[in-house]
Amino acid sequence: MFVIGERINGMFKDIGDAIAEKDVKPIQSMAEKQLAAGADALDINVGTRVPKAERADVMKWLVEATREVTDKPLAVDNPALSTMRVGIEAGGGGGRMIINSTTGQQDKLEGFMDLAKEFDAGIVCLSIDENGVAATTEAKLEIAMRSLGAAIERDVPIDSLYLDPIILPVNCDQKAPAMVLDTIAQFKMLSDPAPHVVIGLSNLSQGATERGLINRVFLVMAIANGLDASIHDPLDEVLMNEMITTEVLLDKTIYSNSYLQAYRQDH
Ligand code: THG
Repeated sequence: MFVIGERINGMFKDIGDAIAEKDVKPIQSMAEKQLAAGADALDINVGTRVPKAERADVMKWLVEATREVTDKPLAVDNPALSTMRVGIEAGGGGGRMIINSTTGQQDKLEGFMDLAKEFDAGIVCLSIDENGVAATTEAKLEIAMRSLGAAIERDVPIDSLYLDPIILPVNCDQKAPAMVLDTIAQFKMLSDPAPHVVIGLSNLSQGATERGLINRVFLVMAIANGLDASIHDPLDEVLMNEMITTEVLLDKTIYSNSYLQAYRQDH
């Protein structure tokens, strides 16, 4: 599993305050904590408190602050192409950046895929188009195929693609999680080699009481259905242990009596 730490997001009060005060310390220590907990990459999101006109500048600052403490991939989390370019540039080249994300409208795909090609970046492709979040597996597959086509046209490698079926809060639509599990399995069959499949796990439990429990149970099922990347909180140690154990039980990583320790030594 490729874990993208979700915590550098202005939506969280501690990070939102640090952004408002231009204080790099809480940002950098959150980066270090997530990496120590096993994150493979870090999501970078300025949040909604920053006025639109300032988001590109703040993204640049946030990416630079994080890049000072790690060489790991950074996922620039923003819907605007102009802010995305600034963020990807700020993280430096060398294939260490991820575009999070593009939607499936043809004009969006063109702009964001060109950027992925230019910077040899990974790119997250959401199951969203001009009609909003695709509501069925069929509609999600249709957008995913469009995204795959745009990548192939530009020679963006399949290994750089992360298809995101979009998981929404279970308290909004209780049928959606099972449908997303089915979608994950189908995304993995779209091409050979298969694209990566990612979700923003914490969306699922927004507004619910048993947040951690809901996230943990779903992650196990999603991995069993083929999920191979997740944006979540690596500081949830139980979640991470369940993820690592799922991979052992599915024979994706080797078993030893100290497999939890072994995973942490490798990360
Ligand atoms: N797909 C992709 N990227 C994404 C998402 C996705 N990026 C953003 C989001 N979804 C994933 N990250 C988060 C981060 C935080 C929360 C949910 C998803 C969250 N925050 C608390 C809340 O809303 O209750 C608020 C913060 C707090 O506790 O103070 O749940 O789906 N590609």
